[in-house]
Amino acid sequence: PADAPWWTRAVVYQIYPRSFADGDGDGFGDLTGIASRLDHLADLGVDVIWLSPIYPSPQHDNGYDIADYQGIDPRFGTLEQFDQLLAAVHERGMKLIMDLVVNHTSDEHAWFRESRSARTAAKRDWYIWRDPRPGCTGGSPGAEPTNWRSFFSGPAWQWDEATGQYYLRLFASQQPDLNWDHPDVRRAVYAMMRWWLDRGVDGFRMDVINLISKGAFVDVEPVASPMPLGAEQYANGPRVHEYLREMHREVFAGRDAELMTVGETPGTPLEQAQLYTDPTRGEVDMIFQFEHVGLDHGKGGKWDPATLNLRHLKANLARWQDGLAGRGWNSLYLNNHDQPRLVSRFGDDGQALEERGDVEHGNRVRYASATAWAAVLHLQCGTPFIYQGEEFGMTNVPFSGIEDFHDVEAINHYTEAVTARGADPRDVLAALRLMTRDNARTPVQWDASVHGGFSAGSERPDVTPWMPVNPNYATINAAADRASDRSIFRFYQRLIELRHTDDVVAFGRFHLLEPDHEQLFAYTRTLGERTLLLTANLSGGPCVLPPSCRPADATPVLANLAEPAAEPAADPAVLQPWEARVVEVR
Ligand code: ISL
Repeated sequence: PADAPWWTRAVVYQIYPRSFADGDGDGFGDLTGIASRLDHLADLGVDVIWLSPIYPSPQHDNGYDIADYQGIDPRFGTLEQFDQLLAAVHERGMKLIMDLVVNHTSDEHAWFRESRSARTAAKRDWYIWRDPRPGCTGGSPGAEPTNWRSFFSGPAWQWDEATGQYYLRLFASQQPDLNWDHPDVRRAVYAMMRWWLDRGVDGFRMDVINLISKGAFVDVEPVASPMPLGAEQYANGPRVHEYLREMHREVFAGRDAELMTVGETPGTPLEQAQLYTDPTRGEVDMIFQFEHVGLDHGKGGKWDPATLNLRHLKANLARWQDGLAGRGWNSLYLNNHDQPRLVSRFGDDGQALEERGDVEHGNRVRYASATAWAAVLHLQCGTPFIYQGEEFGMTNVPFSGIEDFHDVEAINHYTEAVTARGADPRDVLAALRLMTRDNARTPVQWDASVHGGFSAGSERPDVTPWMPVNPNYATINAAADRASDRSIFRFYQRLIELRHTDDVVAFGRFHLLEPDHEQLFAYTRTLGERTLLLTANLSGGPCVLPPSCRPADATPVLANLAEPAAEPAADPAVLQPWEARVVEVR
């Protein structure tokens, strides 16, 4: 522990800039907005801020389509404001990491404009161009070079009439994939990364970094997989480890002790994660795994939502805890800008109770379930990530019709399912409401004022946020939560403080208890002589603690509901709905 890297004790907070805080009052979040809310983050106690993309972008995928890697989109501000923000973050003792989106660029990036200008263009091979299938007319259905599908519905190939070839785009049609096999592409990316590090940023979150090395461009057989058809050819592809090690040598060598890197890696099994995060290999510090956030997807994938089986989740997280212990490092997350809200998805967000008029009860279960899940996540071994609004229990959004959705993924899916496959729009919308990424993307609810205090221009009637604020902002907002004697924010503060101050939380060996229990998530963390025990009732009914979870001699460390001692009537062997307790075992 003494010589462990700094990020092994760190907690990261993700900002989705367009929805975090609007400083100039145009309805769109920006850098001055972020700067105005830094004290909220410093109070929370987080160590690192991860900024989702702020680069110039036509915003077809909310900035994950980058047109210029070395600038700031004017909607967000200027480079000068960025430098000021970075300085302000550093002044408060926090670090800042950037989103690095280099599997693809925007189709408006100068590299792609040149690449698509002619077959003979100097940068033609910076992207992945292929002829139509032999004997087929380019642009007609089925003429795509392979049968691969996009993450955002439809084929992964985009026809380009002007030069008579297809380009590969695993995401939206405006997100052409870079050709990482071209050494000039890699050199350009590394130079850009060094430019940001020289500016003072503290590392990168690397978007779909495990997809950069493409294998053979061949048709594949349909397989049952959460990944789109074709993914086995490029997910954790043939040269990805070689490229990441090259990146490490070219960009991080000599200065990596101060930095942190996290790779976003959908479709990555534990065995691959061991390679990505083994510190002796020099690739990345940690990755985001996806298995656990796919456990409530049905046979039809994400748009076929199913109920989470807690036993499966426990088994999965325990497998990652064990699998990376002593040989790599875990990231810990249940929320980000691509996931529905934790408290609505796996907890009880209280909205049904509130609709029936029981606001107080709704708030109580929302508090309890949000904090119980937070405890379950934050007391594991790894680096926890908090997504904006999670720290005071923001919920999913009551979307109504398709016109309420903004995300390219949601809209493409709806169009394909309803128009092309003739699915019942009501069914498609029901699934979208539960699973859409838009749930995470409404403006942060800072207080009970107009538009939740998101925008500096909130009082002006002509200012509307780019996406309407969740209508529950008057009850659910940061100010109300922080003023409450049941504060989710304060519970997160204590979890973060525990990680900073207790080596058992940071480094203790994880051991899952009661793997088959349907309500209870229980585990111990042990370091040397000391053991912490977490018991969390992840259900809306009472839960009798099994003997394995009732040590004879234990001191309370943290609890989300009142300590049993404070409520003499309560039976200490029973966890109340959504109750979580942490004790030190003597
Ligand atoms: O959320 C998903 C779709 O259900 C994921 O498949 C997601 O697209 C995948 O994890 C990659 O996400 C990242 O790259 C995308 C971008 O849209 C996401 O916001 C980003 O986190 C393309 O850049």
